[in-house]
Amino acid sequence: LELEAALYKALERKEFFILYQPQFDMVSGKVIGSEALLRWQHPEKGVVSPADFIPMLEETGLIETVGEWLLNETMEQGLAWVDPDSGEPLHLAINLSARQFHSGRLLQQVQSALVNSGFPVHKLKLEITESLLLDNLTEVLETLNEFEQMGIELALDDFGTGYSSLSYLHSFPLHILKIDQSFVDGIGKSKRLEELLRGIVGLGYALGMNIVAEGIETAEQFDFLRDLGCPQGQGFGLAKPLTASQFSSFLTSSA
Ligand code: G
Ligand code: G
Ligand code: MN
Ligand code: NA
Repeated sequence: LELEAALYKALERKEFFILYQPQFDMVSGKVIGSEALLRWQHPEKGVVSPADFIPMLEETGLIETVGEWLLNETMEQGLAWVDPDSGEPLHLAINLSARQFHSGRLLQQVQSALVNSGFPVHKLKLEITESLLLDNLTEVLETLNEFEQMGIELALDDFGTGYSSLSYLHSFPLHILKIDQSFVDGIGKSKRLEELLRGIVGLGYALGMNIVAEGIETAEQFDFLRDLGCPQGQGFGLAKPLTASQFSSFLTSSA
């Protein structure tokens, strides 16, 4: 309850900040974009993990305000990170939670952030989890379809860990599969998890989806995934989540 009261003041006190985890092309090794990760710098407790406060943001409805702030903040920031080869901004992936879809304001918030920032719509990726697809299906599907029509790619996060139904891959406009870390962890340890990974990558290819592996920590994991044909990846072994200024330096030094 104490934490909840503090959460109400966190936005105006500017205690939220955003880290950007680089995402890589597994073949060229180049940075192709980032995933925005929300953090809360609590005045006494230090940095609080989103796993601990996002459920509270959802319950209180504060996620709508914080989510709107994050959309604007990340897109403004993302405009500065240009791929020297294409001259275009790197892509930006943003996590969305169910409550944002049920507010009725999400579509408008995303559109405003795009217009206000000038961030290119085809460089924006929105990440959802399987749990979003459990209720208010018609409403959710309508919004997802609108995003797709705008040219935004939709990623299914934590794939395979939730209430997975393969029919989701068929019924929803999903463009990217994010392979959960729990599968990547099994590389070199579990033949069965390795075979599941092979199956997931094959499934993604067969459906014409992009595939991003998460939680790559070791060279063995990287090599295994690259050899399977997984095109993109992220993880502490490649780069940790960085502050905006660290991300800028990282791009300069890796160019
Ligand atoms: O960054 P970290 O590993 O602590 O993230 C923990 C969880 O919080 C992950 O499931 C991640 O997807 C989620 N998360 C991080 N940032 C955001 C955000 O801005 N919005 C939502 N809805 N979830 C986020
Ligand atoms: O659920 P989602 O995929 O959005 O979660 C992303 C979270 O995973 C982030 O909080 C990030 O800090 C964390 N993460 C990213 N890469 C790694 C990794 O290589 N190892 C571990 N343990 N966590 C990671
Ligand atoms: Mn994510
Ligand atoms: Na994940």
